[in-house]
Amino acid sequence: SDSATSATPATFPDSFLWGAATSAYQIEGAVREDGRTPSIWDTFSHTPGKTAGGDTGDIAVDHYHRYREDVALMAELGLTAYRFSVSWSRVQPTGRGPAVQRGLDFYRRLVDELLEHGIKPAVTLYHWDLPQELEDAGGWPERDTAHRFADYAQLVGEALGDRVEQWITLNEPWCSAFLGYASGVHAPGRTDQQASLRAAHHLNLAHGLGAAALRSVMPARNAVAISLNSSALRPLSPDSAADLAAVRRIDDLANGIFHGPILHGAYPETLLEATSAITDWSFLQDGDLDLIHQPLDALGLNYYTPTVVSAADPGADVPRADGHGTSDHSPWPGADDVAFHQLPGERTEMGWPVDPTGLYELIMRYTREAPGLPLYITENGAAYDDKPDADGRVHDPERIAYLHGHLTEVRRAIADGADVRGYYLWSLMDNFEWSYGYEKRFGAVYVDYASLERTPKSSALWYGRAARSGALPEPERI
Ligand code: PNW
Repeated sequence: SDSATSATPATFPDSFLWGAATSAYQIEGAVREDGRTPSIWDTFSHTPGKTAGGDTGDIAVDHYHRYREDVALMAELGLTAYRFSVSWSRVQPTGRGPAVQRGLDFYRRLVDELLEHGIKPAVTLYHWDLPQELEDAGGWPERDTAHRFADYAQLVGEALGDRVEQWITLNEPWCSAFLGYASGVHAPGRTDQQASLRAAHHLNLAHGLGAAALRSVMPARNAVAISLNSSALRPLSPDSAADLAAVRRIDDLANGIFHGPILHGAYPETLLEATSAITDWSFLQDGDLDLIHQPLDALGLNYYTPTVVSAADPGADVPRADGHGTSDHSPWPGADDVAFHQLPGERTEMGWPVDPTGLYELIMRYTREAPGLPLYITENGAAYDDKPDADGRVHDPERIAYLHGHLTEVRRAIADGADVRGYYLWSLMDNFEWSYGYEKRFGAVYVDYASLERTPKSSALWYGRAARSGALPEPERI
């Protein structure tokens, strides 16, 4: 192999977590059980035309009833950590008021099962499934939603804080704000750029208030983090000043809008200026930045593919949002003068180019941005067109190559001084891939959607060997 890999030690630190990740709406099903009421994703997926094939999470992979089997499978594979999300609608069906015990009990049973198998749980409080009643009251563009989230965070913290050490407030607030309220390809499917910027600010506020609420009810040793889908940005032409300016514009809208207030206590000035024609930011109140800028114990990074941009004439017919689903509305408020491009070369089934060096760049960027803050890769993985062979096995050498390439870059970043404490493969098993429905398979474990039977793909066996040995097996050996 090349010099970069041979210079890097093969083994990962002993304490490195080898995990897999999922989210509630994508796997649980049982949407009407034990007091749960609809979230915005129930409403959206049941709206004709919003998901591929009209797919919904009504049954998903029935994890709500099969969690014991799923935890046993993780243990068999050799995983040491599992990141899942809590369905707000199970805990507070209207988004307010006291907790529904039956809802919390499901997560208590799941966590106990994980701990009995020696698997470390990481809880995400919000992975996009806002209770529908809160959306009816205005959703994330309304300030009150942030306060509702803090109450919810406190209830879950009280219930699980004694047995879960790792907490993530929000998953990918960029997707919630800009795919949910600007391009509309995610729930609740609104297309209002001003509302999307309000949503981003109230998601930041929710993170800060939620982090403080968690700390008020949990042991001090517990860790509070947030997972950002930070973009690794590249200019189409590195020598073009205009393309470099486009990179800075999108960097503010993708990254700085969240890590600015969360890590540094301020929005980038250039963001406030570039969006001033859309909003005067009067929803940003005195004291908000202090509330958002809470001490963090770790930062979660989710990475799939880099983002390549160039300057474009605002009137020109160019792609405004490659890889972000199909919409006439851009998820980038005020950036109509930026075009998005795909790197040539290999792509996954999502059409996303495979480029492991983007993960290295992102890790090193946040190592500089937040010195001393432990990092976790809270999602990384790929969709491929997996099918069982005649013998019933599922061979996915492309996914093994993808994981090997990306984990090699994680190891290289650690060797170069980054404090990466763990990696969560997206996803443990095939599941409801949002607006793509069940068409896209991200799992290391194959799910037969007729029988709901689970079969580890060869990538799951490869990853399990990595987890057990603390080093990456050669990709061709499985
Ligand atoms: C993430 N984009 O979604 C989510 O956290 C997962 O729930 C999801 O299944 C996974 O990645 C794969 O898609 C994203 O448009 C969806 O930039 C869209 C984007 C990024 C992440």
